[in-house]
Amino acid sequence: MDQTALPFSVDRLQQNLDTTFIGRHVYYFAQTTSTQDEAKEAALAGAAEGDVYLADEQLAGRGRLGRRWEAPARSSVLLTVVLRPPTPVYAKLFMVASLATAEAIQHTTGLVTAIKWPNDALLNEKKAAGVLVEGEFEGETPLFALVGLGVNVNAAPQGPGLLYPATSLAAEFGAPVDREQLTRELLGSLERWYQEARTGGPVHEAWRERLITLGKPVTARIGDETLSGTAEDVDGDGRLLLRLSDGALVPLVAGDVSLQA
Ligand code: BT5
Repeated sequence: MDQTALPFSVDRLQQNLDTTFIGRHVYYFAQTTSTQDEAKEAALAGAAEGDVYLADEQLAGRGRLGRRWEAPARSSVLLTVVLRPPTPVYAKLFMVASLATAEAIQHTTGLVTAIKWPNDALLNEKKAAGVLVEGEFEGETPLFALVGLGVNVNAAPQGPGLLYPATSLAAEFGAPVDREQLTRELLGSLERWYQEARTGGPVHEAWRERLITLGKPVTARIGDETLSGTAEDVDGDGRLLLRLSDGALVPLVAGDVSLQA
């Protein structure tokens, strides 16, 4: 899709940001390995909370569990935000980030956006965005978190290699979508839900409300093991409670599991 009609300006993005600390500094890369790598290097060197690393193209974009994130150049929003959360908030970041992503997509396009547990944003039951939270720890204490967001704005990869069907905002909306506007919404939503998490706000409730996984039959892959059952609920830590056919209830931890289509 032609991107020239939708120029992306980091200066204009920052001028119009409705945040107090996320996006105070935005670092743009035309091409990099992964915005997670850029953000990590900067965070280790002392980058401030809220600093944003943004790329038009990633040569080694990554998902969870060592998987790849594929995105045609200039088609997507690919960014990482450095956060420095207190320990109890770190565990909520996957909820914060997926909720913020779903909300921002909905604000920008008006399309109803659901979350597939734990952190995929879906449009019409296809994956439009993914979230990756990585951290650096000293013992149990997070030194910093790298919240990575990848949104298929004007194109999405297709093919049998995908774990789950993919789509883009443009494909569902029926017209090109402005990446700059979406980025502004993403950073604004992320800051609001992060603040809610820090002040004990209803992050879990809002995240649970958007989950389309609940009540459905699912197949979960945990390493080499596959488990099938019904996704009964999520607990307070965001674990998925899977009811197996023998009646057992198994909690699945977000970081370790992928659900199949
Ligand atoms: C995710 O992983 O969904 C997290 C993706 C996070 C990407 C962002 S981009 C900015 C930042 N920098 C990075 O390097 N990463 C973050 P996961 O749940 O593991 O899903 C990965 C799987 O989704 C892959 O194995 C593919 O099957 C599929 N996939 C890859 N690219 C996709 C895309 N663009 N759209 C939909 N599905 C995709």
